[in-house]
Amino acid sequence: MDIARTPSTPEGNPEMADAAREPKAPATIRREDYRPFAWLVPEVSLDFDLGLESTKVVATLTVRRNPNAEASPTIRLNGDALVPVRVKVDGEATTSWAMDDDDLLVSLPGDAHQIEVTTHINPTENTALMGLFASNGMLCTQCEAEGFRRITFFPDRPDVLSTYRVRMSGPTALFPVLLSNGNLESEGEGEGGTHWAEWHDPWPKPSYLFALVAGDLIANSDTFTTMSGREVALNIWVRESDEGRTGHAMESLKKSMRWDEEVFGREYDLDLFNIVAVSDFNMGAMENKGLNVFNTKYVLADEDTATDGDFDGVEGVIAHEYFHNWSGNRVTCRDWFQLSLKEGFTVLRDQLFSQDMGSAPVKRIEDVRVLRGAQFPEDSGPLAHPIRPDSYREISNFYTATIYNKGAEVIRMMRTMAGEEAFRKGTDLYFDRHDGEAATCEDFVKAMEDGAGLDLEQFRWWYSQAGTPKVTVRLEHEGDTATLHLAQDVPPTPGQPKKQPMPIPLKLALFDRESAQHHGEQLVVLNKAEDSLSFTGFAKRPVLSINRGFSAPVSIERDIAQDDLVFLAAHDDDPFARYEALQDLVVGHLKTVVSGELDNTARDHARSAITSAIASVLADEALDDLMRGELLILPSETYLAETMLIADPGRIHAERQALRTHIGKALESEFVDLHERASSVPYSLSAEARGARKVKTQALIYLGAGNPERAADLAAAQYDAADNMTDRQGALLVLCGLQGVERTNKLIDFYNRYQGNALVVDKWFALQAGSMHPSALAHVKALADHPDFTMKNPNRVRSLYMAFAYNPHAFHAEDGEGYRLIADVILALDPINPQTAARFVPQLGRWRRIEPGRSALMRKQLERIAAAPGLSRDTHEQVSRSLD
Ligand code: B3K
Ligand code: ZN
Repeated sequence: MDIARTPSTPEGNPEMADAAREPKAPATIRREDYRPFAWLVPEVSLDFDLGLESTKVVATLTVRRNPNAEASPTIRLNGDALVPVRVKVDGEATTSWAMDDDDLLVSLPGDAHQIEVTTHINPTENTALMGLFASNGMLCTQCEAEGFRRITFFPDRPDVLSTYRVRMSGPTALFPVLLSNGNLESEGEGEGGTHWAEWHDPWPKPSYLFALVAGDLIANSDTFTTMSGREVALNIWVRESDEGRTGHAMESLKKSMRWDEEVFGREYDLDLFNIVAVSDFNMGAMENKGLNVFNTKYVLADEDTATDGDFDGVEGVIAHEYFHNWSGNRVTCRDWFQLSLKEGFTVLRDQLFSQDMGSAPVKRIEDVRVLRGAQFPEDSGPLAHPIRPDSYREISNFYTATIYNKGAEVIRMMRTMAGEEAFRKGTDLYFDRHDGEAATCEDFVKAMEDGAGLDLEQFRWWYSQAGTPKVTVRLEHEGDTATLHLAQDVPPTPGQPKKQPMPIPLKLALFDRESAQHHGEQLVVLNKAEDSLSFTGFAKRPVLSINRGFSAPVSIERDIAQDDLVFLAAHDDDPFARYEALQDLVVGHLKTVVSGELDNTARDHARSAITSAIASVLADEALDDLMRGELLILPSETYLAETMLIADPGRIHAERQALRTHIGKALESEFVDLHERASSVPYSLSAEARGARKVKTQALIYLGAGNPERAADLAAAQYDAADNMTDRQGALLVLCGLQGVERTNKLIDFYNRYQGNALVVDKWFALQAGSMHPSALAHVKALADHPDFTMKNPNRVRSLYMAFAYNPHAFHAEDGEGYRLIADVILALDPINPQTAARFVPQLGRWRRIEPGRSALMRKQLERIAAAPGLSRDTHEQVSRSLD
């Protein structure tokens, strides 16, 4: 018989004395406290009676004692704001259960039992978008990391693996499509206009990979034949009106499946692979087994509504989620401290895939730009953490650039040291050894040692030490010998005052100035605090090219003459190193000019050196336009700030703009010519046409600084002539930063043209919030009242406020108004969607590295947030760490 009751406390239930002793998760979770769970849950059966406002869930868990864990007389089933409507053990109602805060504790006398728990949830009220939520009339789940506990009571930890059988029923008219993980086993009609479906996933998985979708969707369907000849049905599910924009996603999926077979030997393991696009989603996408759920932003693309960058984003994220099927799902994480095991590795896999699909050097530069723009600042601020953290309070806060992007760089270094072939042996061994398991980062490193033949003893420091290592490089030349002096320093980070030296693989080459040749690239692994290496046979002082291909995620301080940088910017045969020389030239100049250390003559000299380097980039016929476009991008204000101990964002912005103006004026006719040449290339997705579009907008950006009126005319003409979103958005981006009537006209036109297309309206918000316009802050405030703005949709929130928070000149307004605005956003968003709210905190958290006036204003806003009552665990953790 079922029992229905209100929750009791352990104290209130004498039978639950044992349960009260069951340890519960402390406020701070520590890696060292990991213990295997006392119970195994080999099978789970879920029965959903679906409704937008009320969904009933009956969960049946088959449990038995875990012989490899300390025995417990109770089982702790995690919950989050759930009420257990009914609890049964072995088919009988029981009173031997109690609530311990949000968790349900059930007494289990024997070694094996069946537990059944009934809960009711309201998906419409779920604005946090974790667990089961409603989006645009459909139902959808997000369970990673701890969302499953918002659906039903469960040991919601990644080391509890179960096979899932899911039955769902609901009104056919509302939810004609019913999806879950694995294979569809049966379906049928129910009573009163309902229908049902039963899904079974044969692969044991943790609860974070569970997914359910119910809605009015249509599929773009295709098939893929795996390397062993099995046919897999592929579906990309979207709203009917979006079907025409799913072609690129489908192509990307098939390419990913083939690439993973060819490059990593990984074959897909179910007969069906479903992707669903939803418009309300906290992140990019989610790799649920056999049922990936995607933000529409990473599925929908066509030339009229998506830029070349968007096309790349779709391809990369489709690949990333698909690759998780092996690196994440077949081999999952033992606990959330191991998150980088799946995320770092999978990011590396998607980066290598994208390198193979397009221009490898350009992709590498883009990835390094992301690392420097997002991860370096994290690593040098109050939220710095190792790629395998030691503690957390809210795991959602640890889906960071460090875990993802630095995690990828760490594995990439192993690949660089081992070589591609040996690396593959290492990954093969890792997958063989740990298939079906919940593994650790240590397991990965061990497999690399055993499979790839590397000694990674000292390399393990990369997993436990936070902070971006600084490598100081000095080249001495005497007689025919060049001596390279290298020193490394890993800076102190919160909780880690002292660091050990780490192995740093540096690819280098020594160029002969006259011939512009070198005698081959070498790999040097710096594993001491200081080291020197000698190279003979150099009658003349060579030019050093180092950290080629960005072989290590470090910051290099090189004692190098401006002329040598100009030489490398023109001649280095490693595209990344060439880009880097140009960047260093600009960074070096802007650093000195911002610090006020440069007189006018020296400044003019540096500006003309940079201008002629840019001129040779424009003139170099050997360069393709994609690469030319990269070389033309000035280092970002965020990265420039990162290279300074204490940054003055106002001065950085002014000097960077002044340099851009100088270049724009000096090379005006070259940029106009470039724009004209590129404008004659017709639209296609070829590298040539994409490159043309890239340089076209770069040319307009320089002209916008050098000759705003001419730029406005050209941009308006580009906008009007555009037959694709890349050109149209590029033109509007430039116009947004300028004054004048064309700005207003084109903004109105863009909105009217795309009104109703959420992803394009997001662009419209983001272009204005991220613009160079001096009134960007005022524009953002006005846009918050626009009828299309809502705090309930994360894409829209990000398009307005994230674009603003990462727009340095607007965010760092001298009177602190930008900080106050973002603090207001955090406070307003926190009760609605804490995960998204907490994502805004790191920008304010940079206060220690900003000049004193602004720094105090930033801190004041953090204190205001900290003092607010009822903050979520997400925001509270980020704010308190930022103030510590
Ligand atoms: N694994 C998910 C991220 C989940 C984030 C939870 N806050 C997507 C991905 O990295 O592939
Ligand atoms: Zn991932």
